[in-house]
Amino acid sequence: MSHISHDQPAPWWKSAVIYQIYPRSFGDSSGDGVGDLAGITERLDHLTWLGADALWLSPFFRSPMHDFGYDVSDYCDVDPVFGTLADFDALLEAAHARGIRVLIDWVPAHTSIDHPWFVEARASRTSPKRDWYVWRDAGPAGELPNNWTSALTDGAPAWTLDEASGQLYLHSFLPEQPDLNWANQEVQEAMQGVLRFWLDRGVDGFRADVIHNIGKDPALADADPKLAKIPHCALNDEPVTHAYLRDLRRLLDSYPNERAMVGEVFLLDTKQVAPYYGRGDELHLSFNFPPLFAPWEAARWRECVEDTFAVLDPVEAWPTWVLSNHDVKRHRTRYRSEARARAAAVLLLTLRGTPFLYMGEELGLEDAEVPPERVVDPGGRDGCRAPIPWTRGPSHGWPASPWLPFAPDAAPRSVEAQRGDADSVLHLYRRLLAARRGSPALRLGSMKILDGPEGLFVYRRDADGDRRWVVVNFRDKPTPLELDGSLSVEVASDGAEEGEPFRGHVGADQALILA
Ligand code: TEU
Repeated sequence: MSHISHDQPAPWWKSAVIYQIYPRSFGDSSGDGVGDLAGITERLDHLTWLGADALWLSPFFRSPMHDFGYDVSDYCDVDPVFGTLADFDALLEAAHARGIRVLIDWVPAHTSIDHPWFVEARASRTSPKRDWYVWRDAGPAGELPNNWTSALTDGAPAWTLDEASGQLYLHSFLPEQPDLNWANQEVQEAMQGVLRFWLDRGVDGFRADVIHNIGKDPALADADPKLAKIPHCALNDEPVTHAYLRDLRRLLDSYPNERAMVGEVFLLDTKQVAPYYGRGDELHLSFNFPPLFAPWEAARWRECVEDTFAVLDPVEAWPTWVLSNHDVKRHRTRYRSEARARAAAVLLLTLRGTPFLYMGEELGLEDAEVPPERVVDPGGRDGCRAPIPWTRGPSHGWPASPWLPFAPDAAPRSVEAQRGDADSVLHLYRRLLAARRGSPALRLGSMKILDGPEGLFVYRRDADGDRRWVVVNFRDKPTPLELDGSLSVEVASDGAEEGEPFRGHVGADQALILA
């Protein structure tokens, strides 16, 4: 299914395991109950021990935090809750000293309502920055410019009236997140300046927030009324975005050391995602969310994987795989059992492509149960954003009572407890990362899906004579499986019989790497 070129070594972002950190909930050095950059630096041992190659930091920039940092009021400074630019430099240096690359979140499609650009833009209809955002007049009877709806707002329109100037501005998310007008050349230059600021500081790349939303239909035409209830951001798919992406790619390529951009292309069909790789001249990587939202069923996953290769292989684009992130229920919660979450980890870390881990999944964390009075996110995504339990307790390594409650079973699922237990989920992740590192087939090899009994997903990875078989049992019934050759169990999701011959039998909810 893939043809890898042996002429030059593959770029780092193809074989890396990338670990997402949500900075509010990783490590708290200041003791205010909210995580910070110095707190991340203090905890980097965890990533080294695990074997992660890179980390992605969700936003830590100045922000009024209406969307917990995805509403940026200064792209080139650290919000005081997270520390200072010096703290960032120290984190970057410490990560690089450990051989860990650092991607930062870049939020190019909208700013905060408090960003000086928007403050200036809204000051008057003739402001020089007026056109940096998208303004329209309402119709004579107050009609909105189109039928677009916003996200995180329970389906409210994507337009809000600015009373002072009497015009409406476009916002794909909260009213506090006005959309930038990328059709304006000055906006493009300003946002490229932001990239340069961080590239010059030494970051290895970016995770680009809702990158497919930077280009807009110049006519702002209505969405198909049948789809209009879907937040417009999930429908927005405009040709002009590709021109912007090619400019951004040229900028990244003008820097040494393979700076990379992984785009959050939040579209509903993998077919719509593929074009965002361009011809190797747009995004390096793109998220692809259909598998993230797929139920835990062998047939459904096989279909997602086949769809992904069917559309990405022809354009030589490299897939990404994600089971959890800061926007969705954790897969441990969605799949409703630890055994399935373990099997899913084997899948995530053996599919051809770049896997993204979301902090805490390596602990098998479930979502926290957040009582209504403690819900703070307008999108209700607090459960997956609970703080990482470092120690058994009582405050799990957090100096003060943290901003969100801990996930269930925080003591036995803490890093401390699981480090001391070779059978833990944490140790499984570590063995999986080590297996990847030790196997060219798993890192970069081709992938061939094999037919197997119902409920099993079976595939083979190959590179230069290195070969692995992966078997994932999506069902809670033990299932016999015949494979040619004498194979042994390299990693088992439940740890059973590792290092022993494969006996032609896959346990209930079990996944195996066979060599
Ligand atoms: O998410 C994009 C996005 O479309 C999702 O937020 C989705 O609409 C939402 O989770 C539905 O519940 C990105 C960020 O990952 C997210 O945290 C931000 O809130 C959003 O963009 C706006 O910047």
